[in-house]
Amino acid sequence: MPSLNPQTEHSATLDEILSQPDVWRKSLQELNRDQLLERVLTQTESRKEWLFLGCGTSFYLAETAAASWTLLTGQRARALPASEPLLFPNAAFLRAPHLQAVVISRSGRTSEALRAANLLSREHRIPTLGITCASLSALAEVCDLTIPLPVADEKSTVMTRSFTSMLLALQHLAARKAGNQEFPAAIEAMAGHFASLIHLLAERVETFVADHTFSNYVFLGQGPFHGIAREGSLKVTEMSCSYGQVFHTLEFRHGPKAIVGPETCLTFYLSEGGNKAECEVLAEMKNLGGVTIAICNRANETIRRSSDFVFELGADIPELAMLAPFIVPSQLLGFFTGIKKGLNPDHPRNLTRVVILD
Ligand code: F1P
Repeated sequence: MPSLNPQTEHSATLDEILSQPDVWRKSLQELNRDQLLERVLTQTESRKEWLFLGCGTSFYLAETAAASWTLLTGQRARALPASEPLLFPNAAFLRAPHLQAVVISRSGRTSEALRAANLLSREHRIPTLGITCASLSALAEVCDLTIPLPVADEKSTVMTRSFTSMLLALQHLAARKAGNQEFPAAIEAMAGHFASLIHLLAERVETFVADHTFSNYVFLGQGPFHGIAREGSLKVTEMSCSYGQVFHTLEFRHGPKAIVGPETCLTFYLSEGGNKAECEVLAEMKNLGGVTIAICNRANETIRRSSDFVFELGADIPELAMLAPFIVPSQLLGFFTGIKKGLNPDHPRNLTRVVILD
């Protein structure tokens, strides 16, 4: 990708961000190739409530996957950081009947994820499904079944394509469980469409970052888009050491909007179901002087009038198939902001690729 900054030419993180449409297609091909999903669907057929667990990015993936699961299957689903059942098992309500756990970990080695999988499986006799980007992992040894997605693994510390690929895999599983034939085809179509957009998107985000300086970042999303907002904030913090906050979009009016000014960058992940109400907040924040990024499927007049940057996916796909591409502008915002600040997103400050506890 032609870049304003030669340093980005050899960045593993940027390569991995830009590889997403192709890796999405390869991941889904791997899922469909062997009978693993059929085995998962058969073994979990009787499960009525789903608990998704992870740490960091994998927790925000758990939140997004849980919302997708309920919307696609109609079953109750919730998400917790892997640490929560370890510290507050009673608050995690592990006695829920017919509970199925899904433990998410790119590395398959994160201590809290492994400890949570062990606790649920061995002490509470809760069936566990793992999903990881590691070919062989400690997670696979602990869980009853594991979905490996090695094609989506990364060299980088920061999770980007592993987040979106594991999300699409879990959405694919939910759609299969619901007998939804359209969703898998929609994901394939979305990946092909997004492949034609991602390089221009990266150039536009790089220019936007070059033209603006912010002191704080806000990420706003409702429903299944809230987990994407949480992940967007983490990407900007991890790659650029910037301060990000996350709210449900309409919640932002109830006090936090006090911070809005010309150095505030507000990213709106605009749903289709809540679009009118969310766009009203967008217009209000623009009027308060904030700098606004609108991520949407199709931009209306309010969005164009109230946004300093618009990413329009423009695809005829179900709303849930928009979640994976919607995170990419924020991955790029974090990356190029980090480069502008003289940081190296391939080696983010204070972070390790896996958190291993003693
Ligand atoms: C989880 C995680 C990442 C974070 C960093 C440290 O890893 O917290 O979300 O970006 O890489 O590890 P995993 O359990 O998904 O391997």
